[in-house]
This record gives sequence, structure tokens and C-alpha cells, in this order.
Amino acid sequence: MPTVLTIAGFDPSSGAGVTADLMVFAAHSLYGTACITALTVQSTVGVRSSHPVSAAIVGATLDCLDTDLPPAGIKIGMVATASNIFTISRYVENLHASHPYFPIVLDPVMRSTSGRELLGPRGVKALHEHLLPLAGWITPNLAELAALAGEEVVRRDDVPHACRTLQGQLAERRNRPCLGIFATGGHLDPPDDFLLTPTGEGLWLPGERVDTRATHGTGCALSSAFLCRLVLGDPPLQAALAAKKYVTGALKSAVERGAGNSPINHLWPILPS
Ligand code: PXL
Repeated sequence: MPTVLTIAGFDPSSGAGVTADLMVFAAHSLYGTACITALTVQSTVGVRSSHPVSAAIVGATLDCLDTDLPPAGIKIGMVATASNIFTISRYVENLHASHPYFPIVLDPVMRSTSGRELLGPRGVKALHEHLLPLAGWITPNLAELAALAGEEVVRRDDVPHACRTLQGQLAERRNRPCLGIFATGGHLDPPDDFLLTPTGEGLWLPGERVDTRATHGTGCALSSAFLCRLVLGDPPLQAALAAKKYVTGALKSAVERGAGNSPINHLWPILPS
């Protein structure tokens, strides 16, 4: 059973963040470890506040885990601050030195569903400059794609264009294969996702609208499930389709709980409701 690491924030309601990622890893029969970058105070109703963990603690956690429980892949979610980004990129750079094709999926979390900023403008710039060149894949939603590509992304046709712009921007700054982009179109109608592979092939993956208010954590779960499938050896297209199927199953089987945006059912493959 390979080990996979999530570097992300803590959401006490377990819809998103490290506790949700650990459930996704368990649902894929992978052993999960976690490095917390921030504590958020939130329930299903929304985020009340966010408290970054110091870069020193993030660095010490990564160092401590790496020698004892080395990961076979890493999911990076909410990073919270530019200084955490610098620390995480130093860790990832060292990993790449020994494994050039190490699987890393970055979910460029910028805001909560309820609209609270989780990464400020300085953080977005640091993410673009320091982490994007090191990630194998990123899984932005439309707003995150727009912020990173520097283009408006509103309509369906904007998505492939912005993905190609972003991949092009990164091409010059990377000494490994091009950045793969799995853009999540949950706000499109139909809610299709767009995959741009490192070799430049683009294709739409059809999505299914599920009528539920249990949608908290869909972005985190898609990104983590995609990493799991890559670690398990799926080629990218197969991994993306399997991750979408996993999230659709988690939406369909979720029990609505709490007064707001309920968590999806992360554990459905092993604990059907
Ligand atoms: O869904 C984005 C997200 C990611 N990570 C953490 C969060 C949120 C949204 O609230 O709290 C920890």
C-alpha cells in the first residue's frame, strides 16, 4: 500500500482540506499522511477565519515525514501564505532531484466556496512563480484558472484558451515535461471538465449535474482522487475519468448534514451509505 501525502489546510467540518483528503486516500486503498498549512474555523455554513501555520512548522513536518514515511505522490491544496509556498517548493525541488517524474497534483486553492479569500495576491504570485513550475498537474476551477492565466474565463470556449495560455507561460520556466491542466468546470452547463495533457492534447470530459446541497469538498476530492489514480499507475486520461466517477459517486451517495454546504461522501467506495 503506497503512501501519499497531502499538504493542505485543516477544515474542522471535514468537507475539504487534509481530513477530507485522507478519506479520499483511504477510499483508494492508499495510506495517507498530512502536513497542515493552516487551521480554518468553519462549519458547513462557511469559513469564519483562517490561521496559517508557520513555514518553520510546515518545513519541519515535511522533513520529519520524508525520512520515515516517504510519499509515492503528493497532493498540494490550500497553502495559505507565500512563505509556506517557498518552503514547500524547496521540499519538492529536492524530491525532483532524485525522482524527476514524481507525481504532484496541485489544487491552486484561492477562495472558499463561501467566498472567503484563502490565498492573497502575494500568495497567488508566489504560487505561479515557485510551485507551478514544479507541479506535474494542476486542478484549477474557472476562477483559479482565470487568475493564473491572466485571462477572463467565463464561457466554455474560454477554458481551452486559458489552459493553453497558462501551459505556454510555464513552458519556459520548467526543465521537465509541460504542465498538465485538469480544469474543473463545475460552474459550466453542462458541468464538463477540460483536460490539457503535458503533450498538448486537449479534451472535454463530460460531467453530470447531481441535484444535492452536499457539494462541500468536490474540488479537493477531485484533485486527490486524480493523484491517487496516477500513483496507482493510470495514464492521465484514465486517471481523470476515474477521479470524476469517484466524485460523482461521492455526490450521489452523500447524506445532507449541517445547515449549509454539506460534505460529499468521501468514503463511498468502502462505506456505502
Ligand atoms: O475548497 C477549498 C478549500 C480547501 N482547503 C480548505 C478549505 C477550503 C474551503 O473552505 O477550508 C482547508
